[in-house]
Amino acid sequence: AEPAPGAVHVPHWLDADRQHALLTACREWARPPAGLRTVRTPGGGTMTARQVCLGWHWYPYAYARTVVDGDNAPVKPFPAWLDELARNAVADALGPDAVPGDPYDIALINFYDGDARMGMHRDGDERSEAPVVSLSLGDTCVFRFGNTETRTRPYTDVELRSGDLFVFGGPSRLAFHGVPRVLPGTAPAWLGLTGRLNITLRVSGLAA
Ligand code: MD5
Ligand code: FE
Repeated sequence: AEPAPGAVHVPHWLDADRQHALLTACREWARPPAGLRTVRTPGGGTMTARQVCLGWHWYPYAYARTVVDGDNAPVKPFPAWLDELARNAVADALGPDAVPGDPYDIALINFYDGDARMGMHRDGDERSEAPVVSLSLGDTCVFRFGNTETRTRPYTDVELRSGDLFVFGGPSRLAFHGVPRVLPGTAPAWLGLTGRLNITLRVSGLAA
């Protein structure tokens, strides 16, 4: 399904084995040093989803090679298999011509538990127009896909389930979007995850 130009939702893109493998890897990455942390915004707010980064560490609103808003440890490396996964995702969703020349080199992994949500925002800290790849695990969420002008209507609400792929390319790359809610208890029982996890794969466009 293509809810907007360049935005493609591919349900069930990851089979059960790949969901398990990705979840196991995310749990390893979440451990210290440079593990899961709470993101604080300059305005004094706190993000309810907790986050871990690979390759480059994101903090509001820039990238660094160390966890500047946490333990100051070097960010964990971005593995080559995630670049492969991202390239396959873009090719499947948008076609081979949409696969970027530069390698994917950032993963942002968001852990949603309890009442975690994500407010409407745009992702503009990368210096690349490469599509963003989003993979969901665990509980179903309501994902709100908006427009490029305002954080309000018009928007489209889409349910993202465990194993779903969403790719944001072209004009949708800079659209406002958010996660107004997670539907508790909807994760597949065989996965063994309470809550929701989302992994985004990005091209930084920053000097290595
Ligand atoms: C999530 N994560 O479910 C979402 C999924 C984030 C974030 O929003 O910034 O970590 S990724 C959604 C996304 C990424 C890039 C562009 C657009 C959506 N978009 O144009 O709608 O935790
Ligand atoms: Fe985002």
